[in-house]
Amino acid sequence: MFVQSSPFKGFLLTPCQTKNRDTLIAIEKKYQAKWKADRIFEVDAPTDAEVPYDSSTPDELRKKHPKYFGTFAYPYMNGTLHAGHSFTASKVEFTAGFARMVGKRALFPLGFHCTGMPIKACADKLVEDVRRFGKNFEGYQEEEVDDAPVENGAPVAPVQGQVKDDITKFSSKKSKAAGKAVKLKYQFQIMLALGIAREEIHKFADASYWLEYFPPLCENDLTGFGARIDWRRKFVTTDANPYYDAFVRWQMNRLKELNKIMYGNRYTIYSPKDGQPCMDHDRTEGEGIGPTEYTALKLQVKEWALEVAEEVEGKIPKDAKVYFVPATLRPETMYGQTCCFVGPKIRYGIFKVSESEYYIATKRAAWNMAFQGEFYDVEHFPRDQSELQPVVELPGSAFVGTLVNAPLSFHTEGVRILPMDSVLATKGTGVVTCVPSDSPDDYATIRDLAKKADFYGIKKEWAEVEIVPLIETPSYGNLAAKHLVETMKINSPKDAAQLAQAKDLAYSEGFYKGKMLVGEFKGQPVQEAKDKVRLSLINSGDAFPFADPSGKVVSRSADECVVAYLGQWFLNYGENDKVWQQTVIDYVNNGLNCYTQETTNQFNANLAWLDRWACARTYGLGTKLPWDKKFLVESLSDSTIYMSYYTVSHLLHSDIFGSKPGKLNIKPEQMSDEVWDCIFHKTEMSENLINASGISRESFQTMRREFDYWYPLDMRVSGKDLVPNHLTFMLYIHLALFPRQYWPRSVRSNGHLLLNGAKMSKSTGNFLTLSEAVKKFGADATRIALADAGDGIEDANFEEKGANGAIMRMHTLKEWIEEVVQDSILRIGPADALWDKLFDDEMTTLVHEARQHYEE
Ligand code: ANZ
Repeated sequence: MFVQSSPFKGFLLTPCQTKNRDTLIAIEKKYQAKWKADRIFEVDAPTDAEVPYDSSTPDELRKKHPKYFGTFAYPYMNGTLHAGHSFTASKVEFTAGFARMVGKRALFPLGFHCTGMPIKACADKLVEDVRRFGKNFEGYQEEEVDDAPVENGAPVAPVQGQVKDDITKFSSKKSKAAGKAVKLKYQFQIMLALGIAREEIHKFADASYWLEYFPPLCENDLTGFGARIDWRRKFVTTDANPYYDAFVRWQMNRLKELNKIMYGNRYTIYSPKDGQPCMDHDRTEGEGIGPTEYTALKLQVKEWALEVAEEVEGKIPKDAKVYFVPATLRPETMYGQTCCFVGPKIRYGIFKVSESEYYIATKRAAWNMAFQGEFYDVEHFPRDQSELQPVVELPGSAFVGTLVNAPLSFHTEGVRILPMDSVLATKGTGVVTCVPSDSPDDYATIRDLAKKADFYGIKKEWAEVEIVPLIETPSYGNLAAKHLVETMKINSPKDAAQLAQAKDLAYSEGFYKGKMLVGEFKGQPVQEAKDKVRLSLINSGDAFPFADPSGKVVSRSADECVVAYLGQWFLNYGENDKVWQQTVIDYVNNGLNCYTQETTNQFNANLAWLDRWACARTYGLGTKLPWDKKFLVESLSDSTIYMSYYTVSHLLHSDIFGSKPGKLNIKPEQMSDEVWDCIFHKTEMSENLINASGISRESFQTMRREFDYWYPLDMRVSGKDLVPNHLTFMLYIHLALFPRQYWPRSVRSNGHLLLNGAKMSKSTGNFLTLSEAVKKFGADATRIALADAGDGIEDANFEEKGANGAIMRMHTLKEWIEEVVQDSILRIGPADALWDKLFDDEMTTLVHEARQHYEE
């Protein structure tokens, strides 16, 4: 019976099966040791002695000495490998094995990814845990878990970004509540749950210790799995390896020269507390949420409602201009404003912009503005909301009746502030300007206000203002909102679902088919007029751009994020560089082998919308941007073309940190941009370069031979979740930096791996690491179960039952073979009887079929 709460309880092996498994494992270990001693997976391009340099083109060379080069994404070093990693690795592993069997030189290298925030964030949390509880956390008391404040004053930084699973929810074998989900609060507890000894944990407070600790475990696990990896080529990323660091600097410099990296202001989701952008994987809530860009209109107060007039007395100078700042997505309708709404129960602040200007909005809106050029400059962004205080704070109801001047409106004598219950405090500025001709919500609300003026405490005529037609539409006439509300029989502003539907209809009809009937751009389609009206309002000082997150976003440091308008370095992906974008699209559809139509479609869909990508950040581990050293290259931007680095890494260094030079004895300082250009055939191998770099011609030739021979990459494997980012970036950057003959040949993306038919999850205990799998089933049975798990892009399934079955079958086969070869009555002589021929035939057919499957 399968018990979901613990992988160790399901499918227990009987003593006999354990014995069989152990027998098989002993055989595996023997051969793994032999492979290692014989260095059979260490594979090089043909040497000069085999084929003299420049005596043939790379194609001719590969024809004579066929090759295969496959990779999967280097794993992130904040833990050991799980069965999901193994599944992806197995795809490379099996194809590399097949390539070896058909006589190719098969290269399967692996490095260790350390770039980004998670490792540094966890290390920083441990610094705090040690400070708080002592070196071995001896000061920690169990009771404290519930009482301790969530904010423990740790350096503000997210945790565990790269891994989507929440590893703070971990079911530990060792915890008292084994099998139950336990919420682990402190980083040291998470480390304990990972199986790390208590006395060792404090060492992880130094981020560099993670880089020492996890790579050897990862190598061990894959070696135990029998992976055909050429470990000479391994490395860690970041400036912890100066050779890799030089490689990343080279690519960033070259991309910048090609105008693929640019600097500019853009709206970004941002955590004020962390003091930096908050990307998808740094969030605990709000993945996929981006900024909504509005136009904030400035409606100047002409005459205060009584209650406010008393409140502002003495707090705001008499000659200061105070504005309500409604956020709108439809600036082209501003001619038709008849009033302006506030939520009667929502609290609004009056915030000082300058000596002579004040804005009225929600605190949330003002807090967002603070990161968009209002109140603060970029060098002095606030960290905490207490730093931004309104001069006056009142509920919306207090402002009702205030007379304001609405820019562009036909009602030049001014319009009133009125109450609207459906205004959301969590959207825009919390102030909504009213255009009843085109907004069904507004039409329904003013009708209601006029009907029940006394109930709302307003004057009827404030709501009953003339509605002027603004936009002619083919389906709904020139008062789309009125038409929709009436034909859809919407009776009240509370009919939320119907109003939402009416809003969508009005918006798309107006936008796609509408024509302006009024204003400066009269006669023009709305699609064209919209931006022109916006620009004109901004230029005249009657409006300003404003953005907020389109939903709630919370960072891993528990901060509610805002939208900031930031100067950033970004990779110019997407339609901003149409030629580049189109080159990638063309290659995906005409060149790249994606194996399945789903993957091609996924690439196409993503390439259509992927936009500029912020490629540098300030916190974490990584390579410094060569021209702006306060920034580090972020983790998806330093991992795009490193497959080319594998071709020469073993020649450059002989350990993962590059602390010992490799067999060409080249020092990291020698790896200038010009040297990389030359290795990758971007420039000639000149006498000047040889002299300047101090690298011999022979060494250059050796490196070039390796690159020329192995490149392009034959197959990149990854989970399908990496198609929209990592794999798309890989294509973009390859296509920018290398000529056509070096572009990756294929991308194989696979589904997620289920375990015994259920989602793998640490919190339910349905989880298996690679080392556990190999211990439990042995390498071969694990490999068979992975091979059986599935091939397409749908989710695959690792069946422990299948792995156990494989143990049985392999053991029986082994016994049978041993028995048969001992058999003294076996016939000797030529194998030419009918049965011999049938056997031979059967084997040949199977080999052909297997070949066909691998090659298709
Ligand atoms: C004027 C206008 C004219 C608007 C028009 C719409 C139609 P979605 O698409 O839902 O984002 N709005 C802004 N902030 C709001 C808030 N806090 N609570 C409720 N409504 C709010 O719609 C954006 C529109 O929702 C904005 O554009 C604003 O009304 C309203 F013919 O401004 B509009």
